[in-house]
Amino acid sequence: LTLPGLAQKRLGNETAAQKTKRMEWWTDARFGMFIHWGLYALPARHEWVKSYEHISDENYQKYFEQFNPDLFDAKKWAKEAKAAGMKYAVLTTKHHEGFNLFDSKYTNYKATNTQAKRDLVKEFVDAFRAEGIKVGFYYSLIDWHHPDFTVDRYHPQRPNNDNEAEYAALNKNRDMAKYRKYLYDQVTELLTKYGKIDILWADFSYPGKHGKGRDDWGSVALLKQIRKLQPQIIVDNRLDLNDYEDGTDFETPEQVSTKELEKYRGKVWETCQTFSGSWGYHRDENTWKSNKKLLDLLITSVANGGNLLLNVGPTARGEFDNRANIALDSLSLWMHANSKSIYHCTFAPAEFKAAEGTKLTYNNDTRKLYIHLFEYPNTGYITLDGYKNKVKYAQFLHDNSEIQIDTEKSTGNTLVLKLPKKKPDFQIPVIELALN
Ligand code: JFZ
Repeated sequence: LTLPGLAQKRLGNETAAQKTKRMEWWTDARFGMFIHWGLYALPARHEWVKSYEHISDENYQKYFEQFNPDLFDAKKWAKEAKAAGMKYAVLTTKHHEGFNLFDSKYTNYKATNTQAKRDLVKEFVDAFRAEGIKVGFYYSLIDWHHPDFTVDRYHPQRPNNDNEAEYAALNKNRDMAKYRKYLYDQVTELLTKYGKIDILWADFSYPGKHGKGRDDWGSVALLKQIRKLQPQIIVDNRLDLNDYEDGTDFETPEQVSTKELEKYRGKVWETCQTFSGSWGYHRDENTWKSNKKLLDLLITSVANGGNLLLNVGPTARGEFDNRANIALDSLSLWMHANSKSIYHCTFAPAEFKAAEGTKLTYNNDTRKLYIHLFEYPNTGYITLDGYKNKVKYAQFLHDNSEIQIDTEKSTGNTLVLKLPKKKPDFQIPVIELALN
């Protein structure tokens, strides 16, 4: 319900058409790489380890001292992302632990002061840009290392018993105004020292009791500064500015199921997903998604008009581990042959219903409809109700081999295609229909 006089608040004056144009590359891209890398790769048991295990700064310091990513090669990462068909990448410049992968002049808690002795963000930016991949910065609003960041419900030093007096005592010498300035200065640094930055992924807000939100971050001033420094940048929805019409560019459903993604149809969104559950490298996590599941997430995202940001958590030595490489290789194989059903595609027009065991994507420019065969019909036929007389030509996407129409079986509005008995050698083969 929109009532005159109750128009939503705005920060700027970009029109809807201008926004669509600004976001065009992102909407077309559909597939990006998330990279969670920081000191937490050393304990290798979740990027929240400092909070989960209530680790003090003093006891976390060993990871800073040990950090030595001797195998880190940003060019290699960029090649792997490119091969998998990813068009953009978002790197954690700083995660909740507060450690900076970049050479910030506002802190000593940074990669240049470790054995790495390098600005890892700069190497990431240069390498990914060189591969033609758009670059994004994840920046944690939360900071469990900064001395002025007040102890809240997620902080490693939080009182166990939720005791107000203890919170007050812990926060006596902490000043969020100072932290706010640090945050603003660091974001300014990130958006001025590394050339054109395509995405800012700020993370995250949790208003309420012992939580933090827009006033803690200074979100309004921060977002204005972001847009001033990088007018073309695309910003996520975690600054707690959702009641501003232009307070966010896209929604970020996190680790949700393929079923749940259907609810996002018609919105502008990107789902972020992990290989195994945690975002940082987790050595002992044995809950890795299958290759088919990963493909399903990508296809289902596009089939509902959204993007997939698939996460890799590199090891402390700076490499993608074997399990990640195997998963990326499998995506590469599929994308090499089938990416036309992903890029620049969205959900199908309502008149086309997905047959059992299939998911549809659609390219409105070429008027191609893509049928993803999650379950290969063992009858050798696929029945498409309501498709008759709407289809000019049918072929497999991976090899452009013709798929014949069975004219006898195709009665009424039903189109029946005759498929090879043997499933083509892809996890999920794709039929391309040229529409009239
Ligand atoms: C955040 C981080 O805490 C996490 O480590 C990772 O970086 C992820 C991408 O983002 O996790 C969140 C943030 C917000 C919600 C859930 C997890 N949320 O609003 O439901």
